[in-house]
Amino acid sequence: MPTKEKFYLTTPIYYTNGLPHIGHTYTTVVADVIRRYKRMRGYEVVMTTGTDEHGVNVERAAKNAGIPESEFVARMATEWKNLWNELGLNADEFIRTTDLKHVRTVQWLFKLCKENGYVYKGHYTGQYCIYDNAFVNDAKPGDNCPDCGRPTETVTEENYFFKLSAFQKPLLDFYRKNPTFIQPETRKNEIISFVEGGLKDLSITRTTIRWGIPVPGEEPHVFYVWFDALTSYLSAVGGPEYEQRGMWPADLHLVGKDIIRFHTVYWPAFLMAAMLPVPRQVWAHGWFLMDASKMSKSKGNVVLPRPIANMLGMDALRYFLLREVVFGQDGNFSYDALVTRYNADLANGLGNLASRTAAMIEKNFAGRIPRLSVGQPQDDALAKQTQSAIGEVLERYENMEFAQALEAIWAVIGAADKYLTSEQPWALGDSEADTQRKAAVLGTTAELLRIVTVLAHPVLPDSTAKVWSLLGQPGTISGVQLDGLRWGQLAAGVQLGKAQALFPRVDKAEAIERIEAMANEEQNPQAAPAAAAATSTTASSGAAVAPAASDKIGIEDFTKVEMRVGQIKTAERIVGADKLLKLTVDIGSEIRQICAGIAQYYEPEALIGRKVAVVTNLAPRKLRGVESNGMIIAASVGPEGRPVLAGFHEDVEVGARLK
Ligand code: ME8
Repeated sequence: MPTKEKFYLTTPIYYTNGLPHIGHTYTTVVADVIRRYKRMRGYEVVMTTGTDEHGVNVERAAKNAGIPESEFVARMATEWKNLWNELGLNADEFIRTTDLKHVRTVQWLFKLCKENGYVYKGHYTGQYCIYDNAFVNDAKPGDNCPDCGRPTETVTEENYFFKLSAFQKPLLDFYRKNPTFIQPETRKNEIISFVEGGLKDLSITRTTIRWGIPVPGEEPHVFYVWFDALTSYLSAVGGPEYEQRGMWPADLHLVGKDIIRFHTVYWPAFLMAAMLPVPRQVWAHGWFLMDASKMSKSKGNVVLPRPIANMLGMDALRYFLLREVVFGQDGNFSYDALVTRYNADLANGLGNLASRTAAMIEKNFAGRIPRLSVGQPQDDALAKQTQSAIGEVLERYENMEFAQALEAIWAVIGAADKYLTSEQPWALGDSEADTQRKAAVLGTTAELLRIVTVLAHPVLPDSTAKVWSLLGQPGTISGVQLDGLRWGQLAAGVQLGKAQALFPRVDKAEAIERIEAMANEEQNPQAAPAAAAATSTTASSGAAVAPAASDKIGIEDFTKVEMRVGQIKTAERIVGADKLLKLTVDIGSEIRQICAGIAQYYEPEALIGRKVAVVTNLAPRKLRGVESNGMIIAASVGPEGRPVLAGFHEDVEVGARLK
């Protein structure tokens, strides 16, 4: 059993018939923010996510891909896991519904429900939506699914039924006794009236589906996907042995409003039937919309997280998702709003406050944080404002009011900007009185910065850790306990750490163009061969294999490729593209911009003046949103394909043709 108070929270387990978009990222980011926040309040926290891998959709997708279902879902689960890791959103447990421990848990839960008399065998005929994996109540043949709008199919089968009807009163009693179980309030009323309207028994096994968890001794019955999927929350923390882990019941299931009914009606009913503890809270947030309609894989209007994280950093995306929309409501996603907020709140706001404070301390106090001394009423007022913001922000976080929490933090940042503008420490001289005044102003600003940094840490984990080490404060920022946070704890006399770029300002149009280009490359890998970006400048990677006779080309094919001697004039790294360098190359007749996938192996400065072999008649294309007009030739060495630039042992004229 954990010694600290425990907090167990979950994201939905996501379907494996597509890859994560901003909607999924939103839920997972919120879960990660709560996890960090709760840890800073002293809880032992477990956060889980995972993949929902059974059902007809997967069966079909695997068939289309021409591979067995198990292989298909294994690949997809790896992609999801990798992306979450890349975005810094790795959960403490990643549960797959094909995991053996999960299969056992589902079968165990079913057995308990059955032993307690809540499961019986019957026949069911109804309209079924294969996309949502649900029978559509009251639908007639020919009707479309009310959720996704696609045609339903008539399905009759022998099923096991769950006596959901027996739980109308227990559920209503439970909602009454646990008034914060369903959040937000508006959703609660919706669910209560749904349950008051009467509950029909629910078929929880299928014989028409092959790809599912088998009902022991009852083949070909497999479990209905929602009976299977919901149980993953329990499998993730011990399944039948949940008591040993000490995490069950879940303290919080975070979900989108699309799946609230499954979580607040079916799930507690299954658990009550099995006489297991029921979760403490289900929080249903709103949707991120694109052009006023819900983003979804099937509509093809999805926004991908990776290009945004590459261009602006993951902290920027986290900040935007939480700041832009009041948690619980729907909101529109737009790149324009994203970049506007990035420049205004992060680059000009927190980033600018941190860098100017550090620069002034560097200049005036040899980089040592001045001792905090409150000199004048305006210093005191700022201290009081910051101190009272601590309480407000913690309360906002506690109530899941993330936008308001951030607003309160940024109000303090705004107050610091005003304070610096009116105090003008840069205009003070070197007299003793002036130096004292500078120390008071910069000490006050540094202390304010320390506090807002701690408060913003759950949302901006990477950049606040950088500010923390810039301020030379002891320990790690994630180890700071929020309950002990107060004005006046600034470690003074310590040396500032190294300044690191926090949020470099970006040109809006260019940033949007680059994000969109990267998204396009990710969604259409064949059309824009960005996947090959790292190696596109190199000779084909891997061991040299002699082409088969039929693969050989004639000289006329070779002469179609124009190669010339080029000389590198400038070289720079590209924000958001770790592997690429942007070069300008003199090819004799003109200077070309060329991107080369060599950034991990060559320092830009070392390349200036170097002569290289360039393919000059390739059609221009964009790599990570940056135009590349030509290709530099390099050998590809070793298993990881390290690029080694091709060059010349004798002096050659720039522009000379290679034949
Ligand atoms: O429903 N805006 O999986 P799923 C905000 N496997 N959030 C969104 C969103 C959007 N546009 N789109 C998706 C399933 N989400 C089941 C869950 S749980 C036992 C089984 C988020 O891949 C939101 O959290 O369709 C939503 O509930 C979830 O992704 C649906 O993911």
